[in-house]
Amino acid sequence: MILRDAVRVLASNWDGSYTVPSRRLYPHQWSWDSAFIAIGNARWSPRRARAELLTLFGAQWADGRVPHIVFNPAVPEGAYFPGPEFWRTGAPSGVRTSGIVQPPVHALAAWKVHLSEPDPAFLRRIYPRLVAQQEFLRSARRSPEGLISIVHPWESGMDNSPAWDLPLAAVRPGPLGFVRRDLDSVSAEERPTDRDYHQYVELARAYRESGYREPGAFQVECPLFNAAYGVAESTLARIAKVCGLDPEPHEREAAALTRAMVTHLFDGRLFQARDVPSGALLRSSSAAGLTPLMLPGLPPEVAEALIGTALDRFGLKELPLPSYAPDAPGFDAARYWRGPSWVNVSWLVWQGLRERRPDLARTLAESVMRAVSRSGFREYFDPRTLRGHGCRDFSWSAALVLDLVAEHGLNALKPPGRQAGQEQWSVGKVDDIGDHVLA
Ligand code: 9WN
Repeated sequence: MILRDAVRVLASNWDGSYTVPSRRLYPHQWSWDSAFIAIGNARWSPRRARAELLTLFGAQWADGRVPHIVFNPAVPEGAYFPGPEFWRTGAPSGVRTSGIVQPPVHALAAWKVHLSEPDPAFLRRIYPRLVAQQEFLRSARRSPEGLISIVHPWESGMDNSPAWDLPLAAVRPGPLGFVRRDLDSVSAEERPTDRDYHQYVELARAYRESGYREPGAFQVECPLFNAAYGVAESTLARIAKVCGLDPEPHEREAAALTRAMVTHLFDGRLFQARDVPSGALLRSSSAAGLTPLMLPGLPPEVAEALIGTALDRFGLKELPLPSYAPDAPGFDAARYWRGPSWVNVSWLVWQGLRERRPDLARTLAESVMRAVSRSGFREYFDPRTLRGHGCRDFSWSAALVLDLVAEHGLNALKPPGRQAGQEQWSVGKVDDIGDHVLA
């Protein structure tokens, strides 16, 4: 039963007020994971979904940044590297966190949670937090062209995307002197290399030494991060209306961001990242470049071009969206962000297709369902064989499947030749399943 299994994964990764992405590999709270998890939990336990987001924002810094990891003090330091002793931070609440951020998909999550069970009091509580999150990005990270930059590959969420190879080449790896924990549970061919890790640690160390203020050798504008920022502004406009506030500043900001992205990051077929120090486009074939489809104000001809690229180069009609185009040099079907399909990136593109091309949105949802029904809620999947990679029982894979099914209905997503009522496709309503699993 695929939906029951999804709820079981989320219930067993729940830690009382938030959800770990994975019990072994990621035993703390992660920022953008919590947004995706809230979107899924909203379908069977809106109460947990609200708690998930409020817990994360409880660790927000005074400058508005929402840290990418909120550490659980009960988990031993050695369980995840880099842990709190490396980051050496403390949020006002006393909670220990990392000092970098992740794509701001949280306003969208808060809105979806509200749609599943309208709760204006929740929106009023979280709205100022979401605004502060955006203000941090505007004040600390905005270029004169109006785009938001990231200072670490971990901030992109797509950590070792080939898009980052060029800017990372300038980073001298730091000395050995730490133990990777990720390889305890996932094989080395599916994870970043040691060289990547040394560069990540060196960049994080340099940023930490500047008091988490000065970007080091890596400073790029990522299309996914900027698309998330823009979508956050259009969503904040909707939230502001419910709260009786003026939506106009948010609408203006979303429109300005969309214009800046089209002017500076669009290459005619795909959005690219840009290297801030040199101003040069970092040409790659990353699926991050398709995610601006989510921007409601994207000019139709730009959306058309992106859809054409998704069909021609990312196999949109056949594959769960690969994170990197399979025809591009550097594509690797099994290694982390260098080719495998991830449910969250597929979901973001699906979100961008829903109104523009509902037929393709459904096709993409079907491909994701094929992958999870073949391999379970793995962290990522070989886009062609659908073999699962990375950790098992990965929270956002389970959560976003619940959302896809709730939108399309299970029968619509059934693989051809399979009858409703057979094996994992025989399910009841998602909310009934929640009651059942928790009982
Ligand atoms: C570093 C938790 C996170 C995701 C990221 C994913 C991976 C961490 C790691 O796991 O990154 O933040 O240790 O590899 O790349 O997107 O948020 O699921």
